Amino acid sequence: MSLGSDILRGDRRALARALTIVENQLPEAEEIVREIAGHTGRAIVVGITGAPGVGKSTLVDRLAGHFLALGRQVGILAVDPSSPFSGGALLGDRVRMEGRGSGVFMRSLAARGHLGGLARATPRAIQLLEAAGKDLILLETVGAGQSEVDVMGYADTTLVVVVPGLGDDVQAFKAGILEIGDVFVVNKADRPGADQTARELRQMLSLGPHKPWQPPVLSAQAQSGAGIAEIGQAILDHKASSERDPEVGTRHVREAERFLRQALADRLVEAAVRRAKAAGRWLPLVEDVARRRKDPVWAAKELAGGEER
Ligand SMILES: Nc1nc2c(ncn2[C@@H]2O[C@H](COP(=O)(O)OP(=O)(O)OP(=O)(O)O)[C@@H](O)[C@H]2O)c(=O)[nH]1
Ligand SMILES: [Mg+2]
Repeated sequence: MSLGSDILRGDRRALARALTIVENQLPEAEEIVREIAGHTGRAIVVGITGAPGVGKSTLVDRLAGHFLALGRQVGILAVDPSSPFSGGALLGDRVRMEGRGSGVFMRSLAARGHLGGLARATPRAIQLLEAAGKDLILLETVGAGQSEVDVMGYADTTLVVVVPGLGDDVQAFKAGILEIGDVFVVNKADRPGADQTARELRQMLSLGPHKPWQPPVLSAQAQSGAGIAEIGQAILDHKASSERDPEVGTRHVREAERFLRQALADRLVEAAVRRAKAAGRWLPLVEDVARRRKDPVWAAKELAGGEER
């Protein structure tokens, strides 16, 4: 029995093993992905992002419970761009989720020191969960710079979570966060200032271009569960809207483009290195970069320029 067919049968241990293979970018990953290829692309993928401690994991936990009650098979990926270790940093979250039984599968993905490693592992991990029958996947990531924007490119719907008070600081909403949100959640609404934060957010959103989907701003108390049903409904509404209106865009098109770009980049890089080696140019250039005689970007330009000629 192959790992791929075990995953398709719903074997949780096979799924866990395959996720480790994909996370570590081992060569077997491609084989597994080929095996499950016909069984992917069917889940709703929901990205949950926001600053550390705003309540993302608590919200994910609640949403998982909500969708489970609606008969969904839920998968959870906690993506941590800052950590080289999977599991460890988010172990508390994992333990919290494991209590829910076989309807939910939770897994942390870490950066593993590879630049762009998560960008490759995340869509693979989503495919594995889909092959295992998950039809709703929650993707949690800390909003810590560019990385969350990248990861959110794999979501059908992106939830941006903020807490009361953040609205005081308009700067906090810069860095592309207003653009990537499909649904905004003001969590910890039990704290003072939640209404004001929601108002300010709505106002800022209204200044943006008019789009076929106007992102709602919803208040929630993830800890008590208040507001969760409304968020669940907004996720389904956004999904329906993106299916009706091509302008809203689907992750499948974005994903296809990413995959194609990545595959193309890998091939072009390989070919360029092979040619430079054959021409005896590779090692001298590496040496120049190592001795700081050349900047790597310029060295690459030199090689790429040679390719174009
Ligand atoms: N008062 C209040 N506290 C909440 C609410 N939701 C979550 N919290 C608390 O906020 C703290 C952080 O919650 P997490 O869910 O771990 O937040 P997170 O965004 O996942 O944090 P990181 O993954 O570390 O970025 C915990 O102590 C939660 O119990 C809420 O609605 N109200
Ligand atoms: Mg968390």
